[in-house]
Amino acid sequence: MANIVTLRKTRSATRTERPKLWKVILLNDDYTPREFVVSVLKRVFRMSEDEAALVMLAAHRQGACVVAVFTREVAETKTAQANEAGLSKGYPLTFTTERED
Ligand code: TYC
Repeated sequence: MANIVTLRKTRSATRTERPKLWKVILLNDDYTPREFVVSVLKRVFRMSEDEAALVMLAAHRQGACVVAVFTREVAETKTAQANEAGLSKGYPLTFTTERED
């Protein structure tokens, strides 16, 4: 009679990891014109005029404002593009990136 071999199926656990996200933060300064901040938010972060104006005003009034959250690479790329836009015009416009908890 043939031997019967029973093999246990390798256990596979499915765990869904939450993707880590990075915040892009806009910092207020006293020199960058409001319209320029709005234009950068529209171009780099694809915001409407109204959204961009609200975010710019929030940073202006509070000192800083979260623009959006992205995966790390997208957050870093957009932060660099937005900072370069300010630098190219000689403005101290600053965006930073921070890991979301
Ligand atoms: N505070 C600037 C001004 O009065 C405008 C400004 C708003 C600059 C938001 C940066 O993140 C900023 N001209």
